[in-house]
Amino acid sequence: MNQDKLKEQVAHEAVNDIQDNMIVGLGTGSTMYYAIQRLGERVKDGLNIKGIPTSEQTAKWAQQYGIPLTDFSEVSHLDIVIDGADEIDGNFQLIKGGGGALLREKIVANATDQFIVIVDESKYVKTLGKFKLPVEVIPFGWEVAAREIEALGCEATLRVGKDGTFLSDNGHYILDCDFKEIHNPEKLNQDLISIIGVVETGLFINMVQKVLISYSNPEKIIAL
Ligand code: ABF
Repeated sequence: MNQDKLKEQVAHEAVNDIQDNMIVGLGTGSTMYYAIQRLGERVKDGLNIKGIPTSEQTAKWAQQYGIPLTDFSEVSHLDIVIDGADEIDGNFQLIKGGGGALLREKIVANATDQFIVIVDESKYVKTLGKFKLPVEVIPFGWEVAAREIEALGCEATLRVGKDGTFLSDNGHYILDCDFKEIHNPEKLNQDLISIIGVVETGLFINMVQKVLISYSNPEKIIAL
């Protein structure tokens, strides 16, 4: 079964957890596209929910599929958050941010006690780090922050977008940091966050309550 089918399957499974009158955090990425599409079908069938999107792209998809949106001026707690990930290890620690949405994703994930991560089998790893860790930095003086980040043992590359330097929805730069293997993600996250100019990292530490993983052979979805 191809990866898109695996993403669709796990996304639809997660949407089944959403009930009437919930405030739902909507993640970012191609797996989440399938979740938003399915959630839109359920809204059309009468499900009464409101969503908080984690990116402008997700907001566009939610509007396209008729999902009512709200924001933190109206609510402070979310009943559930569904999002993808770039990597997840056996301790439910994540690398996120491949789509450049890590800051809003972490803010939204922090506002719930039911954070559900939906991934296909390719994302489940023994040790984090094969996927370059995204770190969001303020554009002013990013070169100084990059040098301090590299001193932690990586090569940091400024992400390029289609029109030049990539800008997050928050107007910041993203450095993709190649640590190869991250054996202590909790400490690395703390070390990175303490660097002046670093806004947020793609390490999501001890934030996940449930993981749904889709497998192709045999076809199955495992809930952890
Ligand atoms: C998002 O999920 C990002 O943090 C991450 O990059 C993405 C995973 O991408 P995809 O679902 O497209 O594989 O939350």
